Amino acid sequence: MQEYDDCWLRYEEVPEGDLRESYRRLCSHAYVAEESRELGAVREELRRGLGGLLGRDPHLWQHPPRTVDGFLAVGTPGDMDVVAQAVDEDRVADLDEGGYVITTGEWEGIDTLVVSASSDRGLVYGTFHLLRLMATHESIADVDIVEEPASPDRLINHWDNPFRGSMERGYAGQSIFDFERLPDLRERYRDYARLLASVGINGIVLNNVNTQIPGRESASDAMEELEGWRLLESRHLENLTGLASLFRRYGIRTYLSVNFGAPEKVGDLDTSDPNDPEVAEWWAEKADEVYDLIPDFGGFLVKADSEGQPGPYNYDADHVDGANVLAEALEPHGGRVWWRAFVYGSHKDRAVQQYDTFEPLDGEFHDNVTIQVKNGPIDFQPREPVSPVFGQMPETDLGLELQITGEYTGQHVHACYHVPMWKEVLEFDTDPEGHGKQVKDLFTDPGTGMAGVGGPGEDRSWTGHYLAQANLYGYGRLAWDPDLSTEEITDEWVKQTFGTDPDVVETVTEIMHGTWPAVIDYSTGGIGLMHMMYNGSAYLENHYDPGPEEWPGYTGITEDGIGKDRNSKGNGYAQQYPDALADMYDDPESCPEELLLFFHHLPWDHELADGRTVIQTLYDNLFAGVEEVQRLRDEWRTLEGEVDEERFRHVAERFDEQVEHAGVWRDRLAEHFYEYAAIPDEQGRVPRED
Ligand code: GCW
Repeated sequence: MQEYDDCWLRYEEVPEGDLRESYRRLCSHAYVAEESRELGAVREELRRGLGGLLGRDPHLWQHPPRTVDGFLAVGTPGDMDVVAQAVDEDRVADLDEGGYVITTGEWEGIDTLVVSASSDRGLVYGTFHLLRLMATHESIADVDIVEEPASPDRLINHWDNPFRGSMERGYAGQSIFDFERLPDLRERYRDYARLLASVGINGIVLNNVNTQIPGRESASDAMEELEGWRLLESRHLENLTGLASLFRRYGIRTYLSVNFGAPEKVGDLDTSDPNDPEVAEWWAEKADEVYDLIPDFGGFLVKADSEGQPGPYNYDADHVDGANVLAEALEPHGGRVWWRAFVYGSHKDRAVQQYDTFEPLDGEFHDNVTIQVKNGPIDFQPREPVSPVFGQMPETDLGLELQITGEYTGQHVHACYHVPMWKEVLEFDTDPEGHGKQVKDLFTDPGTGMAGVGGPGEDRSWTGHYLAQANLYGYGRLAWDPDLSTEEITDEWVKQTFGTDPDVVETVTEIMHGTWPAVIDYSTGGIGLMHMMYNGSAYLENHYDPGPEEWPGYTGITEDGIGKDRNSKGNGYAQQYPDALADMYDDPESCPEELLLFFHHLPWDHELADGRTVIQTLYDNLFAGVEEVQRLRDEWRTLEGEVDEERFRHVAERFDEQVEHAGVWRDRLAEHFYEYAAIPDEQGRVPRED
């Protein structure tokens, strides 16, 4: 048995019948032309995918086969006549980079199924799309599909701690990358690249944004030396070339997180001041060196002046100086700087800081700088308002940072499907009375894009929880096409992962869709509270268990009520949004209930729209969340014998743990609220008898 799971690339044999016959007729023979880097990947994937789906090895040709009923052709119209007969060259030439066409045609009286694109990368995506159609049992008889990616850059931010074998916020064991052993490559790297390419990811940042020890208060035993900054040392850069070329075969560009103090740490300068010409020179030379080794290198990702990472503030400079000096170094090579907006510490409420810091800098960053902003103003909480930075820096290329890994959503012990949350973010209208742009519309121009945080680990399941694979899948699919609905994405993922049996599909789908709302309910109370988790040691805080008493500043809890006045009566956070949104958030009557306490401190007995009080609503939601998880667990148990034993058991056990731990959250939060409110639950559940 392979030591790790195939995730959604299982390619299980299509059952005997008309569908399989039609697949076999068109796909038993595949003509893939010249052996270019990516076409090698296409060939390999077809061998594996078609072999599995059709139940027999396909014949792969370097020229069109003649004595067959039909065949598949993968190539560009310029390179292959067969393709040119089915797809006009202009049709693919006009597509955005990575776009492709899948259609049918005829060549010398033989039916053809054609995957075409103007670039090799598009052919890789088109191939994966075709295999997905078959794995989900869709007809391919009359297909005519045209696809192109919505976002030009669709990145994974892999928070690997090089040379440590660990992942920050990774919940799937050791890191899969072994930087110590490079240039040796592992089979698993290729399978990771396949998984990423299959959903259209085109860039990977190999290492954690924390490239040195975060300078938080105190060290703990668990704290480890972080040396990600070392990757910029020449001896390590040289070792990256093989890995970069492996990813290149799948259309994925390599990026690195760099330490802003690298001129001092890696080089021998005595400053990293971005305004010092020697520093600029150092970065330029480093960039030249990187591009000599990795010609399609994507660029640098930087966490600066945040949680103990060095930045321009250390040198009396600002984010513009910092980002631009790196941008100038990368510019001659076509590389980009992804500069993170996750900075806090100078404001009492961190929600206020990002907009305050970055909005005034709009228009000052170089063209090859992307400001990477987390979806919400706090930090990947189960639900947050959308960051006010979005839509308000029109002269700056922005990137949307989403967290694939479940740092605050149960750390892959709990099941929590993030796709519905991301859909909510992507469809948020950033300025209803102004330009009317939804978040997803902001990431379509060159220089913009998406960054998904969280890399898989050594665990068999890759993600620590089999159901969490859906978050990696869904992230890629949404970065490619944010208009896909949650239902479409779930359906694709479930069918490819668990097969197409309608009962199984229905049950798993229902479970997936139930998870996020449940997590919100039992870990926040559902009306806009957040950040109530336990902290623990200084670095790598726990963020898993409840600890509401640790962070009263986030919830605004008092004996009179709960919530934060992030409004015109309070710190003015709501006023950072354009007027229509500011007005909506500013009034408790119009503020969406699910965010109410984020924006307002309200008396415990304040009545909500349905007549229930704030405290009663919190109690009810906490209990409802746990009941929902129990229901989801029971639903999962009905799948015994319907899905393979290994995955059935694993998920069943995790659900048992989730139910237990959700109960801990519920009780801890309910107790905490009661301590302040001194109002018992109308249903007698709080305070508890025991
Ligand atoms: O979400 C928080 C995490 C840190 C992380 C930081 C960041 C990489 O708790 O582990 O550090 O955000 O995004 O920079």
